[in-house]
Amino acid sequence: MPEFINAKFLSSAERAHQRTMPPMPEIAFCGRSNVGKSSLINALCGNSKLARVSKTPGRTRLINTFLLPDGFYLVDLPGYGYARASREIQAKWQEFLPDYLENSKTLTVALVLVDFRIPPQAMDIEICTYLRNQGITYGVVAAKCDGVPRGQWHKRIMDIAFACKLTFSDMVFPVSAHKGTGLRELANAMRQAAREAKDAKPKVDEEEIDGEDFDASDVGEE
Ligand SMILES: Nc1nc2c(ncn2[C@@H]2O[C@H](COP(=O)(O)OP(=O)(O)O)[C@@H](O)[C@H]2O)c(=O)[nH]1
Ligand SMILES: [Mg+2]
Repeated sequence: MPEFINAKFLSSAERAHQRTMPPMPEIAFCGRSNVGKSSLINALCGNSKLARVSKTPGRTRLINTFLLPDGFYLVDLPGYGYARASREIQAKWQEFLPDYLENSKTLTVALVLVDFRIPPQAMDIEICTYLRNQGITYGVVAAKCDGVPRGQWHKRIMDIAFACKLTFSDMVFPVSAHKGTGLRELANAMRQAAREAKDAKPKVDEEEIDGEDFDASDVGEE
């Protein structure tokens, strides 16, 4: 059974402000081109045709948004810095991210995919540092874990956690889109984050009632 069923493609946009959609929690996947973002979305949703898996790296330049009946969005962001990408492309991505963060008010968590088979790359570390400085909740997903022998997992997870500036409460999620490893744990964490984001949203009605009933002059008079 896939983790998320009946996911629907919603839109492709070049820039976040072009999207119009009802506000719901949004979980975005970012990471280098070819790291496995689209494959992971497809594996989580049990639909190999949902997000395009590219044979040619660095092709997706669009923000692809998918709607889950669970009540939140998954977003496949353009990949950054493929090994041979020019400085120009990397610079473009560095402009793209602040724009996306600014214009997607419902972003709940940014999931940074890193390739578990190699050490964290400079751009991975930069993105994590940037997200942390912006106060964006982010998680690190270690993709393609089928390519790493179990005996090496612990050390690699520790290296990633350190490089990506994760703190005690944060986790690294090793996953394999091909083998299905780790998808359950990641999906549960995503559901939890979406639920918390929904609960945290103030309900207008309650605020109004509170405002009527509460009289500051009552405080401390008895
Ligand atoms: N070994 C392995 N390869 C994967 C896995 N997920 C994706 N890939 C491969 O990595 C390549 C890029 O995948 P894609 O999902 O298009 O990456 P994206 O550019 O980040 O969206 C494809 O050739 C995939 O078959 C995985 O879990 N294990
Ligand atoms: Mg892709």
